[in-house]
Amino acid sequence: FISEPRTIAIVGCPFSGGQGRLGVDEGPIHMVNAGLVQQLKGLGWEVEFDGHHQFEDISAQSDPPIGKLKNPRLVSKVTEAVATVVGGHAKKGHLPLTIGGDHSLAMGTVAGTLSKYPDACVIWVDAHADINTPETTESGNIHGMPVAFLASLTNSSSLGATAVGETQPFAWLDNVHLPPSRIAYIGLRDVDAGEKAILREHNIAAYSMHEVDRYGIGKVVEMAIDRVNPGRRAPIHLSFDVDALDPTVAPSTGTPVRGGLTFREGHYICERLFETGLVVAVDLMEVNPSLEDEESVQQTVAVGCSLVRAALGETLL
Ligand code: HAR
Ligand code: MN
Ligand code: MN
Ligand code: MN
Repeated sequence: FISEPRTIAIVGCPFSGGQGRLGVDEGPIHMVNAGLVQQLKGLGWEVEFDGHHQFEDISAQSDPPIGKLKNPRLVSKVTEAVATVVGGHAKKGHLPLTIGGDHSLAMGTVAGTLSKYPDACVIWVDAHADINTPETTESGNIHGMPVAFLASLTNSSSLGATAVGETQPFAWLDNVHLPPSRIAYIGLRDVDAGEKAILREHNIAAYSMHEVDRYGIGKVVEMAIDRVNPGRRAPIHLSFDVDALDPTVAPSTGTPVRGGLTFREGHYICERLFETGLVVAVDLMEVNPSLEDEESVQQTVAVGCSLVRAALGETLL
């Protein structure tokens, strides 16, 4: 049994360097402007929010690709800073709520969680597995790779050579280790061939939309928890990519994939995880307010806030 944090620390991460579409850095600003702080206070939490995280800027010229990886130095620096901030909140007994920004940020959030709770498990809700390695990635976008780095399926030395004297990007992550047995996915439906091989090889718990259709979301969530958290005692980090939802529900996101979770299925996952009393950190990622029309943006931001409330204790009754 772990004592529930009573204070939420919102970590706003206006960052888009893990992928190629501008605008996802505006996600956290829109979520906070929509009233997220007040909404969470309304659920009885103390809420700490001292402005969005300021990231150091590394110009594109000084950050050429390493192998296929785009913006490696920038993403490494930013995620390392996020790990420190999230870990700091967790160590004070607060519940870090990280709002992205692209999903590469989860390298930082999960590393931060593990620094306080080494036995934590991760429930990763996403259309994508985000488990490409520098070898398997087709896009070079690092938001498609955070899980591979966290689970030590790759490390900084496999990136290839950098300039003499330069710190190897992602070296800071080399001694962070999330065992593959402590990752469960829900909502997958756009998984690259190389990623499918990795999921199989490491026997990672993965519940795609096929399993959601087959068993229903209620059963899928129980199966996912039982696979990664058999005694139901370990802390849970929920990393929710808004593109797990169907694009009709959350249209404003960079890589929408049809056939996703319904509004209720997404909320059910959050509600059920909160009920376990084991959630110690939450991420809400990939809201991009520059995509689609004004109404779609408002809808996506509202759904993002509503998922977060569900994960932090809002109930229907
Ligand atoms: N698998 C593809 C890639 O590696 C697409 C990844 C898209 N990722 C996100 N986050 N939107 O889940 O590029
Ligand atoms: Mn704090
Ligand atoms: Mn993702
Ligand atoms: Mn995704």
